[in-house]
Amino acid sequence: MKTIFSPRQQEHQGQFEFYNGAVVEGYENTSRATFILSRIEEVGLGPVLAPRPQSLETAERIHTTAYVDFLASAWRLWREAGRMGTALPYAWPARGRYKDVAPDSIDALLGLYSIDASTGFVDGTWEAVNASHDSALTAADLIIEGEQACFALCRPPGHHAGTDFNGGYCFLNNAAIAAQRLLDAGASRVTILDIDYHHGNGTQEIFYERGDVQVISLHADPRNDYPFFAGYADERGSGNGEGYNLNIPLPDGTDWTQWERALEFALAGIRQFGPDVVIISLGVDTFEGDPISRFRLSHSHFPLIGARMAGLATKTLFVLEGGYAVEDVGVNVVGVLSGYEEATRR
Ligand code: Q9C
Ligand code: ZN
Repeated sequence: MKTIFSPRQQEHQGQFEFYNGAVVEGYENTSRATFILSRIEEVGLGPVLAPRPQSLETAERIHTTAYVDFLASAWRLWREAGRMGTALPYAWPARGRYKDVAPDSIDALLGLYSIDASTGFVDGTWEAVNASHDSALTAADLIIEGEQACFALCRPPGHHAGTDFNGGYCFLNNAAIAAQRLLDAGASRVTILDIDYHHGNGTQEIFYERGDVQVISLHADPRNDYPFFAGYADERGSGNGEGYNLNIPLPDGTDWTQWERALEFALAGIRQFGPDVVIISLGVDTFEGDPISRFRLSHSHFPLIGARMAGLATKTLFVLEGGYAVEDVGVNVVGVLSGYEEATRR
């Protein structure tokens, strides 16, 4: 299987976030990609290719132009305001009560276009976000050109980013943009199956009223964990999208037996929908050793996940999302991918 990745994606680094009452270095760091790359080489998964440069046209069909412009200019505005460190918001428009303004202040913009304070900008963030997006689109193009499966090693990740907001370490929704590209190239239906520990609230929001993209997410019950305000089982889509959004929230401490049962339910939904391509939003923060999560999957389970994906017998685009037990992220991500490959060859 081919992997798409650009070293420019590593220019997003050294950012800070708040965690348990302290300021800590961002969990979403460069070593995640480094460990994945070295594991890919170690097991001989296949070549790692640089993305082709891509325009932002497809991204602007998923996100608002104002939001994409904000992402591209946030760091420059932060510096022009005389700031250093990590650009993070501290004020947000209150629920349903805000004045719809286009603020000039970078502090207001950061709040307007975000849902949390864990998605900071540093020098190089936009370059990395843009390159991560290029990797997703290039992987989608390879699928369009005939590959059965492909891996977009996207960091920064994407599934918490919605139409006009960042959050949860995500800026552009790589998987959603890839889905749009596949549809524009002639696919009639695409499924995004999100197996990251956290609910993919951005992906859900983007496609909530659309029937051409089925969105299924297995995740920690939002009553217990981020993103808290979306991901409940009764969120099923609306309008043309009614019935095409499926959330499967799972309790703290979920183990393989429970998780696999949920996966089987998701796979049945995909078979019923009959997509031309399945995009896997691939987070491995379901791992028992993950520092910010509370599920209990172990190393041996990740290849089994890949094998289940192969069982769908559709074209499959794997897009990286979360996973923060850095030393294990490579083994677990590549475990899914090689599990897929082995099951396909059988
Ligand atoms: N700084 C993904 O897995 N919680 N994002 C952070 C407070 C946010 C995870 C804790 C977790 C986001 C792509
Ligand atoms: Zn996650």
